[in-house]
Amino acid sequence: MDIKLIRKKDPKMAVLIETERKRHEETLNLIASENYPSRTVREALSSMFVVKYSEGRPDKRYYGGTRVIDKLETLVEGRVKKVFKINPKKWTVNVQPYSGSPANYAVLRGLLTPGDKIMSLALPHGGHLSQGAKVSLSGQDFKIVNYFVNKKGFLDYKEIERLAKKEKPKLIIAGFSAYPRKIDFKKFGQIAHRIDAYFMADIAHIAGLIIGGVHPSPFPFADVVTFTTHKTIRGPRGAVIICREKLRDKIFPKVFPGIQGGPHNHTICALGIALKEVQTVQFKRYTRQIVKNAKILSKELIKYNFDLISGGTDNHLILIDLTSKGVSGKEAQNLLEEVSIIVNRNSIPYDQRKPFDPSGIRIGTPAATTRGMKEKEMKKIAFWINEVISKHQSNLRIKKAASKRRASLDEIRREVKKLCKKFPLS
Ligand code: DSN
Repeated sequence: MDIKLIRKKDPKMAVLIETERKRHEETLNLIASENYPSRTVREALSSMFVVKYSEGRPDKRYYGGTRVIDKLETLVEGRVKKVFKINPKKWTVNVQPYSGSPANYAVLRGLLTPGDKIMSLALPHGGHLSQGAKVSLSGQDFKIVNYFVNKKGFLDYKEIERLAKKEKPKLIIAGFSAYPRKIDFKKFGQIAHRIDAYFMADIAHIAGLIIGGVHPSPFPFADVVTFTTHKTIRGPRGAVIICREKLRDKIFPKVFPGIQGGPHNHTICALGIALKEVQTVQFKRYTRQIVKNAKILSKELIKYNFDLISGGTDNHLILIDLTSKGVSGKEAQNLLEEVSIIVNRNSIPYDQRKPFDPSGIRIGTPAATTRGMKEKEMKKIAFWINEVISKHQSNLRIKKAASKRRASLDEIRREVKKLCKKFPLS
């Protein structure tokens, strides 16, 4: 990006851009759904592809001047099929969805009629808003039956099957926003197909892990797969739908003209570049490191007596129940932000608190791993999280002077900044 040009033409905006960059450089991003795309991907976002309107599908457009766009979109669709190793004759790809929620909504409106029944994981148990939460159109247009994780925090496939047989939904969704364990997509596919329901896998969080071979794939068990492109894949913000060829004419018209207009071609171009990057040995190594980092971080946190939902992790994220630490999710999020560690507060299964100030925080390793951090750094991070959260409460109890509490937070913030400096962003 030509920041000098922006500085010259719009200094106010340049200040915001540079301040946000500095914020990222100097803070530790542990938001499980965020990541840093390569510079190549970011450069592509400012290409001339930003100009073009190209409603329609490759070679079937409503505008002139789309010959290059046709090539672009076809190339990127092909790369999607290649990275997921799917049979190009059986599966079809749409790279136009603006983001994950519209992608999911297009699928639901494509496969179902309003009023039909969907079965999905409850939001506080790790599901996503777009999977039928009441406040989302997906939850208003359809009848929703939720399944839950058990008290230990794991999916209970027997119970899910029992519920599916009883409720007979037309579609079952698996693939979550806050579930730290592997998902058995084969089992979900069997459960859905035994009752003639569609099986939709939303792999937004784990798409990169699947490509890297560190999480099982939903193919060929799902009928439709959706994912966002900016999480573990390290692409631009966007989404993709992959469905069985026979479902194409139901789903794709719901993307355009159903809920969208012209595709964001600059995003599609950047996605194409990310999909080339994920084919490298380095990317495979990167995904292995994401999981290694999450595992070591979870082990360390357990040593500090943190309660982890499901007792650990198999993927890139950790969900912590803070009840025993005497702080709420919001307090923990704010305390950690004071030392430049960025996490998000999160509901936990069977949460007694409200979503705006729930009992948990969710932390993830993709962004820190992109910066090159490994086991040694994870141990340090766990140490800081413990210092900030556990000590804060005991400091309050012993009424340690505010100035002393502040001094210890300031010290940790300096250390976090020092670590971030050692692992610069591209
Ligand atoms: N908001 C994303 C997350 O944090 O998981 C999902 O859309």
